Order: sequence, then structure tokens, then C-alpha cells
Amino acid sequence: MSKNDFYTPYKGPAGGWGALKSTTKSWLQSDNAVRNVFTMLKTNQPNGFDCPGCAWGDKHDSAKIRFCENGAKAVNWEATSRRFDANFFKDHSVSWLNTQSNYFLEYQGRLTEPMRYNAQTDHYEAISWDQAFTQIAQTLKAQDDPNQVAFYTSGRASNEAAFIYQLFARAYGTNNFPDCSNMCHEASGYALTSSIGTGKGTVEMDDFEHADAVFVFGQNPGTNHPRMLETLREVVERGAQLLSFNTLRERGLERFQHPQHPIEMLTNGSKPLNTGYYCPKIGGDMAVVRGMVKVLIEMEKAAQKEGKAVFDHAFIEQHTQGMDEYLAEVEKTPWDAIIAQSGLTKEEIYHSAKVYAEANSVICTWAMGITQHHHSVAIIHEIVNLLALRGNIGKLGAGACPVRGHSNVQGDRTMGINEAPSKAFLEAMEAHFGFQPPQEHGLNVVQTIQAIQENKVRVFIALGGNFAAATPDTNATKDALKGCELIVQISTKLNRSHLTIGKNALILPCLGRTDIDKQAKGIQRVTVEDSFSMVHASGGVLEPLSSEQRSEPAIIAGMAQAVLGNFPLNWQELADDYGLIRKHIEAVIPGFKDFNQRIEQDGGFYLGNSARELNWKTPSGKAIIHAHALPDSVLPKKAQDLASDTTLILQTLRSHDQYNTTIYGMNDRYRGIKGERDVLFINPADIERLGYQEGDSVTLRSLWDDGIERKVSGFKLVPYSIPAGNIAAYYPETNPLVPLNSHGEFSYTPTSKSIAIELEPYQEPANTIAAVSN
Ligand SMILES: Nc1nc2c(c(=O)[nH]1)N[C@H]1C(S)=C(S)[C@@H](COP(=O)(O)OP(=O)(O)OC[C@H]3O[C@@H](n4cnc5c(=O)[nH]c(N)nc54)[C@H](O)[C@@H]3O)O[C@H]1N2
Ligand SMILES: Nc1nc2c(c(=O)[nH]1)N[C@H]1C(S)=C(S)[C@@H](COP(=O)(O)OP(=O)(O)OC[C@H]3O[C@@H](n4cnc5c(=O)[nH]c(N)nc54)[C@H](O)[C@@H]3O)O[C@H]1N2
Ligand SMILES: [Mo]
Repeated sequence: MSKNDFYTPYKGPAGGWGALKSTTKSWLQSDNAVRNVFTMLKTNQPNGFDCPGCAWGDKHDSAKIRFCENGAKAVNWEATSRRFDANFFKDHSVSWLNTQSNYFLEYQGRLTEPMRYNAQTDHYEAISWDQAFTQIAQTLKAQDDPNQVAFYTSGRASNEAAFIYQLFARAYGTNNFPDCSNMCHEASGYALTSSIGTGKGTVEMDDFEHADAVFVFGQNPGTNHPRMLETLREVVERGAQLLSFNTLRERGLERFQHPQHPIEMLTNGSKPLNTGYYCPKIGGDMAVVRGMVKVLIEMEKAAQKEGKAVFDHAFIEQHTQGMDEYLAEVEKTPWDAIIAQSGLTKEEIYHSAKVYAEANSVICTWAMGITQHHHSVAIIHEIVNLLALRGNIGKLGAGACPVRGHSNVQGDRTMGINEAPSKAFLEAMEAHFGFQPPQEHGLNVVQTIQAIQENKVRVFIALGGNFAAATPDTNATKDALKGCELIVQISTKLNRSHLTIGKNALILPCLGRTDIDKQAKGIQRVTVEDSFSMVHASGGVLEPLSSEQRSEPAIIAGMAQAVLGNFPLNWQELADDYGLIRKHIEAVIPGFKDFNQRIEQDGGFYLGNSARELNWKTPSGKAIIHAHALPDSVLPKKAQDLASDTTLILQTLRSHDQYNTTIYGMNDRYRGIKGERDVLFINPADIERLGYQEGDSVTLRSLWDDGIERKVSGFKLVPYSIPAGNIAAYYPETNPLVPLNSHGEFSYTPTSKSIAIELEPYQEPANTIAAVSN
């Protein structure tokens, strides 16, 4: 086998036959076909469960099958009949399991009984639920400060679970809520709140039917939000403009077919999806947008001479503050800087500006290519400014659309999973529950890791997720976690975090979205909120694999009852009937009036968005137009100071066969990768300039000023369409490269998309099988 056999460019269209073939294959391979076909048919259906794949919305206008290839993988992965209990650990020590891959760990199937780590033997052992809750209660009660405990949340948790989780932690006495959102769309929340007065997107699903143009920034929907492709296809079919800005040429954004429209597939009629596909440099989007605004200023000046206008002056006058300062800042920014940082040509920027100016309604969507940089908040402010210039907020077919990741990450925030809660929220909690929640802000993900390192946080509780693998600076983070007094993880599947343990560790196995959730008062449903602020119910359809698995609300209620007794309420009653939890939510959180009744509507209900109604919840009552200077470099200062001619900027992203730290398979179909994850996408000119050849193995070393060596090795060079000076590789394998204190300004989000790297040749050790421990 030649050293480049793992790489052949993908020639088919995205989302069509290839997608269906791959879905079918994963069903058939699972020994589980009947269970899975049944569950797939229930995905996102009125009486089924919400797809755990992503936070894109559903159009509840027909009885269409509402799943996609990658949603199928997520469901398949959870709905497996593979299962294991503590007996599995009798044969496998934690140290041995730590030498196995992420894929191997999750492939073992669903966790089916509670377990406790035994440090003497280095094995997990069975434990009863009561023993587990007692141990948690003893440890939490023994802390001399509630802020020594951190409560992590991953965005699959339902509204009901999230609400009582935050109630438990606040009644215990802390606002320490690190959550996956800190690593994800935190910059969107921060930037939008500080400009338009709400942290959520202003767009509804139907707006896509009315938009004249849609701009997609830093997002790979073909893999991560495949149902969005259908929406985008309709946009293009209607004749509206679609411009994509992506550092890579992502096959899934360029062209695709719908796997559920067989005629189109039979004719192989894949059509060009995009009307424009531009490849800015990593972190270059602020410069792109600034360039567009520079052109719009020129157009406005020319229009004025003819008594016309390009800007929406009435909107600017009535609804914004600071536009003049911003436009002055744009005029001051030289074209040279814009071209150098954006990596686009002036013609491309002019064309984009023209498309923008000619459209009466424009939607801008974005995801991780925008939010995981040092200056992400400034980039998003720039996008908001662009929208505001022509009144593209609060108008049909227009608005800001951050496309969220985890299927209920937005809902979790609405429920109060927030280390920096608003005063209004805390007051509402106090008024309803009759105790004063802690007022001082708690810790986010980066601060939690720092606090664990400093021994200030000693107990770590996780409602889902895979903290040890998803967070930055893997080696430092793992070392820190090992110092914890107790780690508790509520999980569906085994992962790296269960093997990164403190002095004591507990695994509490929970039900997932696909499982039927039976409680004392009957079968329960939960609710979730999508990227469009639509709240709807979700109910599982499969018999759980074990009676020892408990629902998330039941586990949280069990912990709370053991720690707090009946303070501030009877927890067990909440676990018996989630309708009661929803009544508490209704009493505390705006927008949930008649919650229990309204979830009966097909499609759920809309929470509303103040900015969409031109109601700006900012200090001045107007949308704030921020005027940031274009940064000299997209790198944080500490990396910038060490950078040289040979430095490359790395973005870490997802393959087509993974869900965050969950690895379903080793292929990345649209990028042409087979059977490999340790690959490095690189511009062919950089391969040559740095003296390498295609397929060579390299070490990546990141640049930071603290003297700590951060390296990963054995990554093979794949020539790819990516701007010179930029490289890309998969996460989580590359997380050891991200320094903990390299994070976004204001957002604290790890800079997972802009890491300064030097390459070194790497010699594969002869005849050894490298241990995988990421
Ligand atoms: N199947 C599947 N679905 C998922 C997930 C998954 O892992 N698998 N994860 C879920 C989660 S939690 C999230 S947050 C979302 C993530 O959804 P995405 O944001 O689509 O995820 P990434 O793979 O990180 O892709 C980032 C994209 O931005 C581009 N990019 C990187 N840097 C830049 C830049 O500076 N400028 C521009 N213009 N482009 C850039 C990359 O080339 C890539 O196409 O997906 C959710 N859905
Ligand atoms: N370098 C780099 N790092 C990143 C990113 C990146 O792009 N680059 N992306 C970041 C982003 S956007 C995100 S959102 C985070 C993701 O961080 P996390 O949300 O912490 O990680 P996941 O991989 O989604 O978590 C997977 C685990 O969740 C558990 N699980 C699955 N379903 C359920 C459920 O229903 N209930 C419970 N209780 N547990 C469940 C399973 O045990 C599974 O192993 O990673 C971030 N880290
Ligand atoms: Mo995410």
C-alpha cells in the first residue's frame, strides 16, 4: 500500500447516493436494523424524539421523514443494542482502557449500571444507586465552600434536566456552570447580547423562504447540519443568492443532492448549489465583512449623488447607536490590510458587497469557523453591523442566524445553565423558590480547569459530554482532573473522561433521547429548543436496555434529595412527573406561559426574540454598533510574537464520521479521506516550500510563551484546497495543542480555529503500534 492510499478526492455530489449508501451501511452493520429503522422513522416526528444530531429546526408542514445521514448515525449510535455493565471492567483496568481509541470506548455500547472507581485495583466496580447518591452527598456536604464544586453540562440535556440541575447547584450554593457552549457559540451569545440585546439568533425557519440572499460564514452544514442543506437548496432554487465563505472547499456546501428525492438522484442531477464560494484565510472574515462595508460606503456615496441611498437611513437613525464611528473606522482601515487578512481578492469582496446591496433581505448564518478565534466577538459584531446597515434585522427574510451545535445547547442556556446569570433570572428564582441563589458569577470551562489546577475546584460533576477530551490543553487538563476529590459523570456511553479520574469517580448511566422514560406518574416526555427558538416535546420510543439506567431528571433529583433533603422542594416529586418541572419553568422563565399545554401543538411554540421585534434590550435601547479596529494579526499576541515565516495557522474541525469527541468511523467522505484520522490538510505550495512531500508524517508543535511543549505526532500531509499558511486537522486529537489561556477576547472560548503551529518531520517508530490516548 502506498503512503497516500488513504486519500482520494471525492467526486460525487454531497448528500445524495453516497450519503444514503453510508447510512444504510451503518444500519446494517449494527446488528440492529429493526430497532434502528423504527427509531429513524420517529426522528423529529410529532410523536417521536428530537434528533440528538444538531440544533437545526424542523419544518412541521408535512409528514416528511425528517432525518439526515448524520442524524441517522447519531441515533444509531445511541440506539444500539450493545451494552455493558461492571463485569466488563473486571477484565479491563482503567490504565488498559486508556490505551484504547475513542472509537473503541464508545463502541462498547450503552452503560447499564452505576459504577465506582476503585483506586486500589484500578478497576470500576458495580455500586447501587443509593450508595452512589450517598457518596455524592457526603462529599458535597464536606466541602467548606460550595464554589469548590463545578457542574458541567453538555448540550444534549433536556430543558427539564437542565432546569433542575441548575436549581440543585444554586440551592447548593454555586454558579459554577461550565458548559459546552463556552467552547462553542459563547462568542455569538456575547456579541449579540452586547449589540442587539439578546444572545439568540433573530431568524425563524420561514425567513429562509423570503431571503433574497443568504451568507454562510465558517460552517460546514454538509457534515454538521445536513438538514440545513435542504433549506439552502430551496433558497437557490427560488433564485435567491447564496454566498459561502469557508477556508476550505467543503464539498457538502458546493453541491449536493437530497437523498430523499429519488428522481433527482436517478438523473444524478446534482446542480451547483452555490452562487458564490469564497475561501478566506483562517480568521479573515472580519476583514471580508469590513471590505464589503468599505464598498458599500462607496456605493452609498455614489447613490447619494443621484439622490438615492444604499444604506437604510431610517433604520440606522431610529434603531442604532454608533454607526458614524463605525463607518469612520472602516474608512480608516486600509484596503491592503483588508486584502492581506481576508485572503480574498478585491473583486471577490466587491461582488459580495454587490450581492448584499442588491438584496432587500439578507440572512447571515455562522458556526465554529467564526466563533473559535481570538477576535470572534469582533467578527460577529462586524456581521451585525453589516446587517444593520441595510436594516436586515427584524425584517421578514433577514437577520442573524448563529447555527447552534448540540441539539439543546440553546435550551440549556434558556434554563439557566449560565455561569454569569442575569440579575433578573436570579431574582425570579428567588421569588419563586424562596431562597437567595448565589449572586457572584461562577466559572466557565477555561476558568474551571484553571481552578481545578489550583485545587480551588475539587469536585467535578458532568451532565453528559466528554470534558477531558473536548476541552483544550489535553495534557494539562487531564493532569488537573486527576487531582479532583470526586468526579461524577452522568453518561450514556464510555469515554475518555471516565478514564481520567480523580481520587474517586462515579459513572451514572442514563437514558438517551431514543429511550422510553417511565416514571411513577407514567411515561414522560422532555422538551428542547432549536436554533430558531422553537420549543417542542421529545419522547423516546425504545425500551431501555436495562432497568438500572435512569433518566437525567431522576438522577439529578436523586443527587439533590441526598444532598439537600427537601430543600427547596421535594425533588422526588419532580422526577415522578416532568409536568411539575415545566410548571416551575413557567413560573421562573419568560416565554413559557402555558408550557404544558403548548407542547401539545405540532412543531411546539416560538419563544420570541426581542431584536426581531425591534426591541433593543441594551442600555441605550438601540442596537449598538461596535467599532473595533481590525486586529494586526488573527493570532493572540503571545503566539503572534513567536511566529515566523514557517509558522502555519491550524484550525481543528470535524470529520464526516464523528460527533464531537464521538468517533463513528475513520472516513471523511467529502474530503476524500479513508481509514485515517491523523491527517493534516495543507496547501500544496506549503508542502513544497517547507520541504515535505505529500503523505509525509509530521509533528505539530504549537507556539506559546509559557515554555510548555505542546505537540502531537504522526499526522500525514494531504494536499488540499486551503489558503497558503493555513492548515486543518481533526479535533479532539489536536486538543493537546490548544493552550488553556489561548482563548477568545470576551468569550473565553478556546481558540480551536486559530492555533500557531510549526511542523517538524516525524519518523513513525518501527514495528510499534502507537497507543491512542486522546
Ligand atoms: N455530524 C455532526 N454534526 C454535528 C457535530 C458533529 O461533530 N458531527 N457537532 C455539533 C456541534 S457541537 C457543533 S458546534 C456544530 C459545528 O458545526 P461546524 O461549525 O460546521 O463545525 P466544524 O467542523 O468545526 O467546521 C467549521 C467550518 O468552518 C470552516 N472554517 C474554519 N475556520 C474558518 C475561518 O476562519 N473562516 C471561515 N470562513 N471558515 C472557517 C472550516 O473549514 C469548517 O468548514 O455541529 C453540530 N453538529
Ligand atoms: N479543538 C477543538 N475542540 C473543541 C471543538 C473544536 O471545534 N475544536 N468544538 C467544541 C464544541 S463546539 C463543543 S460543543 C464541545 C463538545 O463537548 P462535549 O459536549 O463535552 O462532548 P461530546 O463529544 O459531545 O460528548 C460526548 C459524550 O456525551 C455523552 N452523551 C451522549 N448523549 C448523552 C445524553 O443524552 N445524556 C448524557 N448524560 N450523556 C450523553 C456520551 O457519554 C458521549 O461520550 O467540544 C469543543 N471542543
Ligand atoms: Mo458545539
